[in-house]
Amino acid sequence: MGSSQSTLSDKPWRDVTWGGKQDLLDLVKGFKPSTDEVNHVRILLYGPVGAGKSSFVNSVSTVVRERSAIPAAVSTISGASFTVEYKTHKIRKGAPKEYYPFVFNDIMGLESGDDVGVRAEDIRLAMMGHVRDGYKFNPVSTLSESNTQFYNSSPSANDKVHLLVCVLSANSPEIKPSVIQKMKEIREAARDLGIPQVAIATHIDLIAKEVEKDVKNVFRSEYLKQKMSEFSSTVGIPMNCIFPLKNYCNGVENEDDMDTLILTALKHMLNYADDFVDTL
Ligand SMILES: Nc1nc2c(ncn2[C@@H]2O[C@H](COP(=O)(O)OP(=O)(O)OP(=O)(O)O)[C@@H](O)[C@H]2O)c(=O)[nH]1
Ligand SMILES: [Mg+2]
Repeated sequence: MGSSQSTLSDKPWRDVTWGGKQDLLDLVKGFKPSTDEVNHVRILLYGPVGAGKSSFVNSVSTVVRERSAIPAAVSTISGASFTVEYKTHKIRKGAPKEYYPFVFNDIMGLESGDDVGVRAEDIRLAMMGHVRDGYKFNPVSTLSESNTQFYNSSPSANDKVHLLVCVLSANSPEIKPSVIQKMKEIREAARDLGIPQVAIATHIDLIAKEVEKDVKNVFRSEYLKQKMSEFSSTVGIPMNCIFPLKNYCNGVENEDDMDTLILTALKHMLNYADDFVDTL
C-alpha cells in the first residue's frame, strides 16, 4: 500500500447512493426472471486464482440473508486453485428448500500456464450448460462427450449460463499474459454465444488506507480508477460494467456500505442475465 495508491480525489468518479442499501435489497429480493422458460438465472464466475470468486458467492449470501454464511469454501493460502469442483450455489430464501431465483457457478482459477487451471474450452462447455455439478476440471484435458456422468448432452435453458462475470483483484500485480490469453478465449466464446459479461474488482480494501477504513472512499481512489481502466482494456469490458467491492471474509459483521457495493453489482448482474434469458 504505497502512498501513491492512497491519493483520493475530491470528487467521486462514480455516483453511488450510500444509504440506499434497503432499496437495493428490496430489488434483489423481489427479482424474478421475466420468462417462465427458466426457474433461475445462472451466473458463472471466472478469473485468476485467489481473485475472490468463492468469496463473492459467500458475500452475496451474507448480504441477502443478512447474516454470515459459508456456502463456498474459500482459500486461506495462495498458489494453486482452491476450488476444484464445478458447483452450483443456491441461496436460501427463508423457508428450507426455498431459494432465490439466481444461482452462481463457481469455478477453479485460470492459473498461469497452459496446463494448469481450468481450460477455456471447459468454460465454454459450462456456458453452454454441458458441465454437470461435481465435475472436477482437468487442466490437461477437456470434458469429453463420452463422460456420461458429467457431460450433459441436452442442456435445458436452466442449465445454460446467462451471465459471465470476470472476477479480478484490485490489489493484484499485473495479470500474466497466459491468463489474459485464456480470458480472451473465454470472452470470445461468451460473445459468440451472446452471453452478456460484466466484471467485479475485489480486494478494494487493500488498495488504500482510506478505503480500508471507509469503503465509501472507493470512488475517490485515483489508483482504483486507473486499475479499473487497465482491467477494462485487458478484459474488454467497459468501465461502467466493472463493479468494485469488498468481499466478506473472516466472519466480518454485516456493514451497510459494503452491502451497497455488493448489491449494486448484483442488481446489474440480475438485469443483464435477465435481458439474456428474455432472448432464449
Ligand atoms: N481483504 C480482502 N480479502 C479478500 C477479498 N475477497 C477475497 N479475499 C480473500 O482472498 C483469498 C482468496 O479468495 P477466494 O474467494 O478463495 O478466491 P477464489 O477466486 O475462489 O480462488 P480459487 O478458488 O483458488 O481460484 C481468501 O483468503 C479471501 O478471504 C476482499 O475483497 N478483500
Ligand atoms: Mg474458489
